[in-house]
Amino acid sequence: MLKVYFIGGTQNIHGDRKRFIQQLTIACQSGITMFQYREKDHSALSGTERLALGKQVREITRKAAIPLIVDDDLKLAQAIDADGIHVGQSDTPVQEVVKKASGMIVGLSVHNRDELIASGDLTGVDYLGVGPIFATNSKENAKQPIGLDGLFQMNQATLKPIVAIGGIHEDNVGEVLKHSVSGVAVISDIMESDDIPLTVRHLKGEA
Ligand code: TZP
Ligand code: MG
Repeated sequence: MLKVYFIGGTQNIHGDRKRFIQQLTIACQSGITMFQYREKDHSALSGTERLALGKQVREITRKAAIPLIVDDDLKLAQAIDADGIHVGQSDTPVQEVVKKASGMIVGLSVHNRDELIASGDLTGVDYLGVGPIFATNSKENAKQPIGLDGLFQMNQATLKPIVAIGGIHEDNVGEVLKHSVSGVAVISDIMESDDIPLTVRHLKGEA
């Protein structure tokens, strides 16, 4: 499920909902293995608009049998019957999420070893999002890239499945896939692609 993990919200496509839906629909038919609806940062939708788009996202992902994760909004995740919830370090504490989100996939973002340790008991956490590996423009206030060395260190520090994230594109994914990761998570590489099937093959290390 983590192999090619596409993430996005309307803020990643200049607020263009129609294009967002188009890119998501194509991605779902092109071999992505999971999608995270992440409506975040300055131009993010909220309230009924967010719920309406979330329902549309659920419909598209369900038709294609792609697991759907919601970023940091358990209410929305439950309202649209998502398969899981993802939280970061400054979101709801992950232990609370694990308790409330019974039966759901739970993901947690961690930047480095210190954050991993500070995250406490990770029972019930299904995977870790580790990064940013490289510099990224897709997230406001992104932390310093940890590089491939940082990814290596995180691999040593945990037995949880790792999905690498941040600045991963066709030209550097090969280096990332040499590490023992369960997959890669991307926003811009797929959102901005005009040949999503080819992009996905690259991200799987097949092209
Ligand atoms: N968390 C760490 S980096 C990042 C998130 C959500 C953004 C990844 O976007 P891109 O375009 O694949 O660098
Ligand atoms: Mg988050």
